[in-house]
Amino acid sequence: MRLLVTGGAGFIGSNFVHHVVSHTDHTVTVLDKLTYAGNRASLADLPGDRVDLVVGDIADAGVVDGLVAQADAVVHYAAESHNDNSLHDPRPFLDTNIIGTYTLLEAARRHGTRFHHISTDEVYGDLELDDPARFTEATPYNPSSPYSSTKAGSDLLVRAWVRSFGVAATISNCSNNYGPYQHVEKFIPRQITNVIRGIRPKLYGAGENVRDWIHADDHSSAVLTILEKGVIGQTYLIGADGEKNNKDVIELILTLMGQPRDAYDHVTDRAGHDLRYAIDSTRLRTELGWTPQYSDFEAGLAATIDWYRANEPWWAPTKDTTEAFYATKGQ
Ligand code: NAD
Ligand code: TDX
Repeated sequence: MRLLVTGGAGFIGSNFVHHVVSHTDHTVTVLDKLTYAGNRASLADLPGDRVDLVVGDIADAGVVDGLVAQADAVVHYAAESHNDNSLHDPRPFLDTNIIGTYTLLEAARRHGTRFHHISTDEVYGDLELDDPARFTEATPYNPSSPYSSTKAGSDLLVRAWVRSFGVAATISNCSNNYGPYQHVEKFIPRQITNVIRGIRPKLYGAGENVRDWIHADDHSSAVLTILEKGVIGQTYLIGADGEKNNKDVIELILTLMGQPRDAYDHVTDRAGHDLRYAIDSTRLRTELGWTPQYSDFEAGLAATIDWYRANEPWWAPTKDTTEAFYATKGQ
C-alpha cells in the first residue's frame, strides 16, 4: 500500500513510520507542516525509497487533494497536541484539529480513499481515582480542554463523513504514549531532560492524576491492525493497562536516573486538570486479535531514558524555549 501519514514528523507519527518500514512493505508519504512539534530529524534514518516528506498544511486543500488522490490509505496523526498550549492559545487547535481534519475528509470523500483517524482517550473526560470503570467505545464524550474538545469535534466529523458520505473511515482513541522522539514539552521527556540538564523535575499539583501509559510502538502495531482488519465506521480504544499516577512516574524517573526520589518540585497545577484516564481495550484485543508487546513499564521507561541520553542533539534545540515558556506560568 501507499500510505499518506499526516503528522509523520511528530512523536507518534514518526514512531508509526518507523514501525511501518520495519514491519511491512508499504511506502509512506508524510505530510507535515513542521510546526514547533515536527522534526525532520525524526525521519532521517529511514530509506528514501520507502519514505518521503512533503512539508505542508493539512488545512490547505490544494496540497491535500493531490496527496490523498495518490494514496491507498490516509493515517491521520497531525494535530496540535499539547493541553497546556491549548489553554494559552486555542486558535491553532481549531485550525488544525477541526479544519485540517475536515479538509482531509473532503479529499478522502472525493477520491474514495480509506481513512484512519488517530484520536485520544481525552475525548471521554476524566474518571474518579476510585471508579472501577474504564473508558469503553460506549462512554459518552465529555472533553475538558480546548485540545480535547477539538479532538472530540474531529472524531464527530469523521463519524458524520462515514454516515452521510460513505467515507471508509475508522477511528482509534489511545491513552498516553511514551517512547523516543517525544517533544520535551510533554511530561515524561520533560522530566528526563530536566534531570540530564540538572534542573529539578516539575510535578503539577499533588501529582495524584493518573495516566494510562502505552509505548508508542504498541500504539503503532494497534493502528496497523485496525488499518488491516478494522470494520469501517468502527471506533477502537487502544490501551495497555498501564495506569500510574504522575508522582509515581516522576519518582521512578529519578530513581532510574540515579537521583534521590524526592528531588523534584511541586508547581502550579494545570487549569481544569483531568484526574484520571483508563482504557478498556477489550474490543481491539478480542475482535481484531491485537496484544501489546511492552508489558514492563519500568523497562520501557529505562529504554526511553537511554534514548534521550543518547540523542541530546535531537532535543537540545527546543529545551530552553520550552522551559522559558513554562517558567512564565509558574510551571
Ligand atoms: P506531536 O505534537 O508530537 O506531533 C504532531 C505533528 O503534527 C507534528 O509533526 C506537527 O508538525 C504536525 N502538524 C501540526 N499541525 C499541522 C498541520 N496543520 N498540518 C500538517 N502537520 C501538522 O503529537 P503526538 O503526540 O505525536 O500526537 C499525534 C496524534 O496522536 C494527535 O492526533 C494526538 O491527538 C494523538 N494522540 C496523542 C497521544 C499522546 O500521548 N501523545 C495519545 C493519544 C492520541
Ligand atoms: O511538567 C509537567 N508536569 C506534570 O505533572 C507536565 C508537562 C505534565 N504534568 C502532568 C499533567 C498530566 O497529568 O503529567 C500528565 C501528563 O501530561 P502531558 O504529557 O502533557 O499529557 P496529557 O495532558 O495527559 O495528554 C497526553 O496524552 C493524551 C498528550 O499530550 C495528548 O496529545 C494525548 O491526547
